[in-house]
Amino acid sequence: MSDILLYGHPESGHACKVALALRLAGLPHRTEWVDIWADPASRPAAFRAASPFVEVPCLMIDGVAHVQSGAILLEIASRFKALGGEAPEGLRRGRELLMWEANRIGMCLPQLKEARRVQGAGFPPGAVAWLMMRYSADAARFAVLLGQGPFFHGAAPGIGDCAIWGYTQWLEAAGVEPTEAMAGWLARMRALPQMAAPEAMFPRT
Ligand SMILES: N[C@@H](CCC(=O)N[C@@H](CS)C(=O)NCC(=O)O)C(=O)O
Repeated sequence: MSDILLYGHPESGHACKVALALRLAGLPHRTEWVDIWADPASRPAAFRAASPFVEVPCLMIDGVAHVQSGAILLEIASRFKALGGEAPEGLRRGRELLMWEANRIGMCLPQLKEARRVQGAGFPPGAVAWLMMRYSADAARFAVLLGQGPFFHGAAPGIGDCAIWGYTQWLEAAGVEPTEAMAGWLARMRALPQMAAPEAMFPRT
């Protein structure tokens, strides 16, 4: 069995994506809380050595560092044959969903959430309106991408569901509304027995 350690923080949707994937795949792991609001130089030395941008998530598998949430999800799926990685079609689906998430809904939502946290400070005029416009387009496409569901990967959630969950879990904090399709999927995700609050995924250590 692999030794798995996940560095993360409850306010990082990117880290939550990976924590959820490990839980759904049933992979035993440890987590280490990293203060994403502190000076990067003050973060644990082992973490700084493993994560080139000193960012979470960083997943250590048998001592080898993996960074970038989408790449980590693909590593989990293909290495452990889980969450879509059981078959080539599932992996293809996962790749497509991950690219969409990273370019679209996973781009505007973290920025909208951050804009509210800092009350717009540092965001140039028009930036929030532009992000809202992007979110509207992404929300409108959500149902098309979800298809028959109930999950993005079909009957059971896969890495694409984990990626999309990362920031859609915080729509209210981002100041946006879910579409009907999103609300239904979010409720199904929340009902998963392996689901947990971000603070439970990353207890302060
Ligand atoms: N593209 C990266 C984004 C990672 C990222 O932005 N991490 C943030 C938290 S959400 C972080 O560690 N910020 C702390 C810092 O930049 O000092 C991924 O997908 O993993």
